[in-house]
Amino acid sequence: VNASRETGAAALSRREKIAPPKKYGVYLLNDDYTPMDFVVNVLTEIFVLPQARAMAVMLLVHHEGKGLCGVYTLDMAQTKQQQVMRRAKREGHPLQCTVEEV
Ligand code: NFA
Repeated sequence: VNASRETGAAALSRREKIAPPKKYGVYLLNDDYTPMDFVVNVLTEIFVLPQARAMAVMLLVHHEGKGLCGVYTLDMAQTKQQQVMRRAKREGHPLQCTVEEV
């Protein structure tokens, strides 16, 4: 950003002048087969939620069909999604994970 000797507004990139980086929510979707304890482990280990918050989010997904796990920049959101989907597939669970602009 500051490679030149510009100062103030002239030193900022086009993105910084216009808006902060877009944020993306990572959501889990309910299904009838993925074990509750697997979902809680995903939430504590991949989304770094405390145990009680992980349990609350898991139950919200179970009852409402969908729940927000965290909000990130696009690359971090896509990485979390990939980590969830790879772990679920490896363990043979159908758990689905989506990324949506917030
Ligand atoms: N509905 C799943 C069950 O009853 C639990 C679950 C919760 C699955 C949240 C996916 C997401 N075993």
